[in-house]
Formats: sequence, structure tokens, C-alpha cells
Amino acid sequence: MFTTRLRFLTAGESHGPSLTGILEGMPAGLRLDEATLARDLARRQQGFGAGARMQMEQDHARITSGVLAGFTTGAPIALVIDNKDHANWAQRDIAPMTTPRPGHADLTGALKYGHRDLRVALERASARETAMRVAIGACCRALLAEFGITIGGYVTRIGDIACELGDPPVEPDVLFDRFAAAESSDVRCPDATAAARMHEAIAAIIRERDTLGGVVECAALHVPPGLGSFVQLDRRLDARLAGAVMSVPAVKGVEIGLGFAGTQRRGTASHDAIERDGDDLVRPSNRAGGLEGGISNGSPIVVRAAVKAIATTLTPQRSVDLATGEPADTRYERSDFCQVPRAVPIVEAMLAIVVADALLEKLGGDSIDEMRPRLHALRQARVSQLPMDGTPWRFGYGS
Ligand code: EPS
Repeated sequence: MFTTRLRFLTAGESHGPSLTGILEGMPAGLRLDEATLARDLARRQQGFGAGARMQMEQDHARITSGVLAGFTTGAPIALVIDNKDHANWAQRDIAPMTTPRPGHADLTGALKYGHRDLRVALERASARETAMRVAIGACCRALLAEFGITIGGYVTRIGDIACELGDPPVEPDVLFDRFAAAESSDVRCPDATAAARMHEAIAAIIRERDTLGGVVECAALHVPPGLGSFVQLDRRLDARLAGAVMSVPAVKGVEIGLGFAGTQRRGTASHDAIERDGDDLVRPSNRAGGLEGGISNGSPIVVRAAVKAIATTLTPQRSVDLATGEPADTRYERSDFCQVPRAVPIVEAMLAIVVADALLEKLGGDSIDEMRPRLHALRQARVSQLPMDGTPWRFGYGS
């Protein structure tokens, strides 16, 4: 997977009794409670364009292992989120579902597993599973907070309505202010004018019985330099981040820093100059999105996810009924009209998991107490901490 020190698994189906998660590798001594997890779970439920399921659920993760008397023990953390909607499904006779929705996992799931009904696969393929990722991400966010690292995010595009924010900023405060502004917007966009237009775009798509995608931008602030490595491809932090974010259902693209927009610039306008401010090495810009050579450079890590419009549409799409072999229109399944605002805490969770993992890798140790002094001992981007003296040397191996 995209983690080395942390391991996690989720289990559970959209309308089964519960979602289950196990997170292993968290150090001992971290203060953690269910209320902390509940905050992010509630955020995942909010956002204009959500479907009716979110009014039904009140996602709450119970901690059933790995946390005693309010602190992690170092043992695996086990989490359970009950599906309230399960009561409406248990022992219910289910109408056959044999016409796959283009873009969902229906047809690929049928081809892979050979079930007699599409629902068997889609229950697990459903983005309901992301509730558990958010709970696991909240544990990682709590760990990061102990070391002064903050994760947040916002929406920069819904359909063709974009919020123009310019290049990724180097100042953490600019990003922090965006996180705060986004939380007071029902589309999670920090720019009030763009947010109003995004809200209207979602309202229009609901009237038009269709769905809309968009772009989510997330950032990790105050990440120390030196997380990740170029020495092996699977240790590159950018690759691990991209894999983690790409694993979110409906994500079709991931960018870091300038991302694809950077391809339109020449080299001298694509990078972040290195300047001296006293002993400190500082950067006037953050086009790299906090990552150079697969390693964090101390600037905010900025990652963007392209979220496609949801596959379940009130307006039917052309498909084939696999039971009859005849052309057929898709049938509507309850779903979101625009899940992009709700995707923000999900992408944040993936970022939190990957950065927490990389921090654990860098600091080592089994407890917060062991880690803390190691954070303070990390080499900073300061000229005096780099041992270069300009002495000539001879290149050679084994002699
Ligand atoms: C989701 C719950 C699901 C879906 C949604 C995500 O609930 P239900 O199927 O009962 O409406 O609404 O999943 C999808 C949109 C999808 O296409 O899989 C949730 O908790 O986020």
C-alpha cells in the first residue's frame, strides 16, 4: 500500500450492519476519543448536493480496541460505524438489479466476481466505505496535531465554476484561512462569490436530474522537511500521496503543486527559488507543492483531486440488461447529486494517513514521548545545519 509504518483495512457494505476498520502502527500515548473522530465524520455528511442517505445516518465511530482511558496503547485501533439504514434493508426482498450503471463498479464487478446480481458487488464498491477512511484519517490527524501539523481542504471547482486561487501559496496562514472560510460554505469553497455560483450550479444540476463533479484541494501545513525519499520508487512521498488520493472513489486525477498547469510554463517559471533569510533557507513560492525529489521540503504540501460526476443519475444512461441481453436504460439508485463538497474530508483523511505514516517513518519510536524529542532534533533548512564545506573530493567506488 501507500503506507509503511501504518497499516489499515476497512470492511463493511453500504447497507450491512456496520463498517469496520483496523489501524495498526499508531504510537502509544496519543490522546484520542470518539468525539474527535465524530467531528470529521460529521463534516463528511455535510455539503450541498448530498443525497437522502446522509439525513438518515449520524455517523459515529466507536473505538473498541487500542485506546484505554483516553490514550492510545500502541495496540491496533479498531473502529466500528453502525449503518442506521441497515434496519431498512435487513431481511428485505430486493428487486433484481441487472442493468449496470456506466462509470460505477457494476459491470466491472460483475465481470470480476460473477455474481447473479449487481447489488452484491456494489454494496462494497459504494463510497459509503469512505466513512471509515475519514475515521481512520481523524486518528492520524490527531497524531499530526501533536507535532503541530494541520490538514485541511476546500473545493476549487464545481463543474465549470472555478474559484481562481492562483499558485499554491507558501504561507501556511493563507491556506489555514481558506480551510476556515470553506467550513462556513455549504459547498466548501473559501471564496464567497464562487461559492454562491457553485451552489447555483448544483441546484441547477438537481433540477436537470443529473450530477456534477469538481476539484478538491487539500494541504498539510507545518510538515517538517525530510519526509519521504527518492532512494526507492515506493518511498517517494508524492507517489504515496497520489496513490492514496487516487484510491478515493470517483477520483480520476491527482495533482501536486502546480500539477498539470505547470506544463504550460518554462523551467525558470516552474520552480521555487532558494533564498537566504539569515540562517534560514526560504522559498518565495510553492509551485512544487511542498515536495521535491519525493521528499517534503518544509513548505505546505498541496494536493488536488479531480472528482468526477457521480455515476448514479436520475436521467437514465444507456446500458444493457445483463439478465436479458437487451438494451436498457439505467434505473435510479438513491445517490448524491454532487459529492464534491463531501469529498474534502475524505481527501484530507488520505493526506493525513500518508503524512502521519511518513512522520512515523522519519521519527521512529513506539510512543509520543519517544517521538517528540526526535521532532525537535530534525535537521531544518538552515545553512548552519548542513555540513557542506566546499572541499574537493574524488569520485570512486570500493577504494
Ligand atoms: C454513501 C452512501 C451511499 C451512497 C453513496 C455514498 O448510500 P445509499 O446507496 O444508501 O444512498 O449514497 O455512494 C455513492 C454515491 C456511490 O455511488 O457509491 C455515503 O455514506 O457517503
